[in-house]
Order: sequence, then structure tokens, then C-alpha cells
Amino acid sequence: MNKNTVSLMVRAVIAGAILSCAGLANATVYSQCPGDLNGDGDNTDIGESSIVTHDLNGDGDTLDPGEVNTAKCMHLTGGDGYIQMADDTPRPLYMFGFGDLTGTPDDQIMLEGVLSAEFPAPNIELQQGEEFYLTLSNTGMVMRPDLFDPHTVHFHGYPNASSIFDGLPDTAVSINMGASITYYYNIQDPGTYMYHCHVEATEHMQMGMLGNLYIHPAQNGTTFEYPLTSGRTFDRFVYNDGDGSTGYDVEVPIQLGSFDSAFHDASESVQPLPFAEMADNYPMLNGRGYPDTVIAGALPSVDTHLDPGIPFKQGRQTQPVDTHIEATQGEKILLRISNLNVTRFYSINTLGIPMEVVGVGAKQHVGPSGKKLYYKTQSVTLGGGEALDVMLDTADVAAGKYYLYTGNLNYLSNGDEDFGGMMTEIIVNPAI
Ligand SMILES: [Ca+2]
Ligand SMILES: [Ca+2]
Ligand SMILES: [Ca+2]
Ligand SMILES: [Ca+2]
Ligand SMILES: [Cu+2]
Repeated sequence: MNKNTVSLMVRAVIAGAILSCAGLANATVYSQCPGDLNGDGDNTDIGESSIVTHDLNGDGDTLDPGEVNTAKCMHLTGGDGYIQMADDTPRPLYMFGFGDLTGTPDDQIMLEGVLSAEFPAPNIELQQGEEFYLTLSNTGMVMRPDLFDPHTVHFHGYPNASSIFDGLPDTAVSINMGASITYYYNIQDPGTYMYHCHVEATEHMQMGMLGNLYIHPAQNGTTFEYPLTSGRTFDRFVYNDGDGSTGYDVEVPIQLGSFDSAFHDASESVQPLPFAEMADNYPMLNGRGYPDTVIAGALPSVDTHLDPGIPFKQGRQTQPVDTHIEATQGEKILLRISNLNVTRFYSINTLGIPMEVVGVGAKQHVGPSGKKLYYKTQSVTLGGGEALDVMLDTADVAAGKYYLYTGNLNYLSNGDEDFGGMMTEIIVNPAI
């Protein structure tokens, strides 16, 4: 048992004691989820209805024809945890983050939600017309029992009707440890967004409270041929384009980002945080460096690197979002690329498959008159808070393996180890 392990154990025991003294572990949260009759935050159990009726024409009557909307619920935790970096000897890294506990009964959230941070934060995928009830429960910082940080959810770039649900600490409520709030969103604007905690944003964002957020348009399900007479049809689109020009077959959300391991280590070891020296050394796609990026599905749990004596460790998968890109020749791949990094711009390139940018900042890329401003490129650059919808058309591409990677070669590394970092593979399978 090394010194680090002992210190982890000691702090975990202190944290456990504080949690039980404060009653935090036994605290009950109160999620709001229309149609959920047994209070487990899930409105799709047997006998439950996810249907809620609403007055859509403003006459005060909710029963007119067509006045039915679908409510969708999700339950996120805000707290701390560990993820695994892609060094040759996998290295756990301490972080703050959101975890997905949707479907967990309210009275078990505080216990189950301990050390549940995920990176990136759980994907939030919505459909235009949905009403989204997002409960955030602050499950505390178990490895930092000296901290009492609140958290929020901020939908970046999203046109929110009310500032109370926007997550800015200045204008909205922040959620203290042991407490919860249910955010309400009327989902009307399709596009690629992102979300993050806005409390002490430089710190909480560097520590990992960042996620993919994207909204499918009402046009989905309608079939368009694009280009006309080409014989290529689509029924999924990035935007309500009216002509199918944002149609795609395969969709991959990609969050560009990076961590400063010295900052994370200082947070874990209760040292002053080196804000001024912040310099990220682990560039990642969806919270992983290459070659972990090409692994389909979740990475294994990081449990094995921690002492089994740490209480509440649930064997959770903390990096569930992959960057596995695979299509059949002739298909269009949509990359929903966003950057929420607090220190850097990042450029990302393809070779052999041109990128076509069809959306910028959660809007279809058209001029004021509707004229398409789509453009082809081999490289896109995004600063923190920016999003692009990038199409890869494999129609005229040979089957094989291609790469999506940053052209800044110093970012192709995992910490001190070269040949990793911000890169993944694009597999184009031959058409049969
Ligand atoms: Ca239920
Ligand atoms: Ca009505
Ligand atoms: Ca009416
Ligand atoms: Ca802080
Ligand atoms: Cu936070």
C-alpha cells in the first residue's frame, strides 16, 4: 500500500464520516418528472406515461387536436471522481464531473451518486418539440471533504426562455451539496450545443464538468432526395433545411478538450490551484486520448487503480462516450464537433475525406436570404464555446481507414508520451 493510497483511504473515511454526520448520504432529492408515478425519475415504467398535454395555441385549453408533447427526463449528479488517461500505463486522474443516474430512485441518488463523475459529461440528445426535465443533484466532493462547491447546468449557446434555468451563478440558482433542482427546457432550436457547470467556471470546467448537447430537428422522419435526381435519400438531418442538404446517415458527437494533469493532481492533493500556470497536457476527443479513442463503447472502470477500501465506489464506467467513426461507402457522416476547453483553440483535420461545414454555432450555415454558405475544407479550428456541424461524404472515397487528428503535432500526445492525444480513426467499409 503506497503513501498515495493511504492518503486516499484516510480522506475517503473522513468524507464518509462527514457525509453521515451531515446526513448527506441519507438526503432525499425531489426530482420533477411528469408521468413518473413511483418517483424513480423514470417516466417510462409500466403503467406510466411520458405524455403531458400542453396548450400550444395559447387559448388556455390543453385539449385541442395536436396538443400533445412528449416529456423527457434525465437525472445528473454533480460531484467528483476519477477517469483514466491513455498513457501506456493507464493513469487515473482526479476530476469534478456530472454522472448519469437517470432511473435511480430519488432516495438512492445521494448514495449511488458518490464518485460518479464521467468525462465527458453524459451526452444529452434531444428532439425538437420535447420538453426536457433535467434534475441536477449535488452529491458532494468525496475526495475533498473540505470543499462545499455548488454546481449548475448551463446549456451553452442555447436560447433559454428563463435565466433561472440558465445556470449562471449571477442570475440563476446554484445547487449546494445534498440538494437538487429540476431544470425545465422547451426544446425548439435544433443544432449542436454543449453544456457545462458555470460555478467557478475556470476551475469546474478545467476539472471536467463538460458535455455534448445536441438537438434533432422536427424535419427528421421526412424523406428528402439530395441533391435532386441523385438517388441519394435521407431521413435524418442536422437542421430544418427544407431540402435535405444537411442529411446524414451516421452521427458522431465529438467534444474537443484537454486536461492539465498538474492542476487535477493539485486539486486531489489539496494544494493551491495553479491557475496562472494552467497548461493542458492531455489533449482528448470525448475525454480520451488515442488509442483509447477508437475503442467502441465505454472504457473499463478505473476501480482497479483505487484502493478497494474507498467507500461507495460503484464500479461505474466513467468514460462511456467513444469516438468510434464507422460508415459504409456512400454514406454521409455527421461530426458534431464542439470545444469547451478553457485554455486553447484546437484544429482538427482529415486526410482523404473532405470536410464540409454545414452548421456553425448551432445554426445552419446560410446567409440572411437563405443562400447556402457551406464550404469544404481539410481542417477546422474551434475555440472554447464554438461548435461546427461537419459532414464527411464517403461517396467518392475508397474503402479503408482514415484519420481524424489535430495538425498541431504537439497535441498528439498523452502527457509525456508521444503518439496519442487528439486523434481517432474513420473506418469506411466497402459497399456490398
Ligand atoms: Ca417511474
Ligand atoms: Ca389550445
Ligand atoms: Ca381550444
Ligand atoms: Ca472552487
Ligand atoms: Cu460545478
